[in-house]
Amino acid sequence: MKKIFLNLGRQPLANSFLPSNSKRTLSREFFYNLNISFDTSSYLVSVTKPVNPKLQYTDKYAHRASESQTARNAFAKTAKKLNKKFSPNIIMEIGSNDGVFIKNFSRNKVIAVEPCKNLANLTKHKYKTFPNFWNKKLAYKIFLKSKKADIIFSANTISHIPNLKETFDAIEYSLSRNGVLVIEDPSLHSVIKNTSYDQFYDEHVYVFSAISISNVLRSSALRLFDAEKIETHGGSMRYYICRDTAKYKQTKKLNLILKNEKKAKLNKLSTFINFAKKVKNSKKELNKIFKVLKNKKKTIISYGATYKSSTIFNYCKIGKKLIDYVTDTTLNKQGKFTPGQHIPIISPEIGMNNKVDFAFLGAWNFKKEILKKEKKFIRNGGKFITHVPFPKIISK
Ligand code: JHZ
Repeated sequence: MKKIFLNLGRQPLANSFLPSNSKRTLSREFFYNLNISFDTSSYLVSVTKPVNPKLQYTDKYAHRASESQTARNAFAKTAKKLNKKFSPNIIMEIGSNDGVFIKNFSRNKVIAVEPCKNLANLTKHKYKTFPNFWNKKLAYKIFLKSKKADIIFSANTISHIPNLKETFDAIEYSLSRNGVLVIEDPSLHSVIKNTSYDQFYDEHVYVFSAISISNVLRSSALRLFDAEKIETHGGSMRYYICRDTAKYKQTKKLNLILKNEKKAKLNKLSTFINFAKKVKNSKKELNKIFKVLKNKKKTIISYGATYKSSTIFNYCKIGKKLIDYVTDTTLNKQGKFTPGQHIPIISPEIGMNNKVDFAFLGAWNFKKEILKKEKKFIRNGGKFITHVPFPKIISK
């Protein structure tokens, strides 16, 4: 049974960067209510009423996974590791974005699935790319007459698909006998530890734990046999999944992760009710920081037009009165306006100037990379603000 534990209010689609702030554009903006639920039987945490994926994954999809050095390095490292561990002949990626992962493999081994046509267009010249949503129909189309996949990789995508049963059944059909599904998604345990409620937005239909993934897989012919914590996106988990009949044994590492998740009570509703209280407090404290600085006439901007920060700004009602603009390196976000709060987005080259006193870390998950990059800003007295694990001004 689904129990709502968190209400993040009226939210726009986190990907709906607006091309203008004209009355006409603003009047057509789509909003929905973002409520988060805990399922008392599968322990799955999800958006209570998911948005229609056709509204989300359009030919105007903004996010480019290659945009940060940290992400490029992480995908290259993962590709190397999977090659060494499993020596795959056929690798399929579900949600291949701009090709940041598949580019680490030779073209004859790769199949890419990417429903956003603008992204699929970026890889289709070099790699066999299907510009479609992942489902059984597509799995039959790809694999009915060809060799099955030894590795199916999917980073930050399975958690985006409402119909998990169909997703996993289609994967089971597509895997070779000892083929492995490797998925990476934000970790529920990290979200709880960091009060990083900004991991909840329309696209993150699920925030998985190892406990909930293994429960969900019970209704398919797949099982979880290994997992490992990874640093990406402020704390994620990599899950290794195989057919029920495959040769892999459940690892000690996975057993320990499951044990720790139980210790953290990720299978108890009370944990999420307490988390919701912390979220409310985080909102209050973050608003306090912004208001105190603004009363002192400080210039505040935001760094990284992330989907995550859309949740924060719209839930905390932090808008143009508090933030002058947002900087982002992604060319197709520059010149646009943030979803819901309509804050202008500009390039960091123009935006990170000496008039800025404070920059909110919208891309807090790349804190290390950003602090290294923005040494001059810090040297000149500029400071960053974060809400993770609690709202504060970063002193160093
Ligand atoms: P980043 C997206 O979420 C959407 P977002 C999606 N749903 C998902 O799950 C995750 O990605 C994986 C910019 N930036 O990765 C680049 C700078 O400007 O945290 C990006 O626009 N300067 C698929 O948006 C944004 O910040 C920099 O120095 O929350 C980071 O977005 C760096 C490092 C990044 O994901």
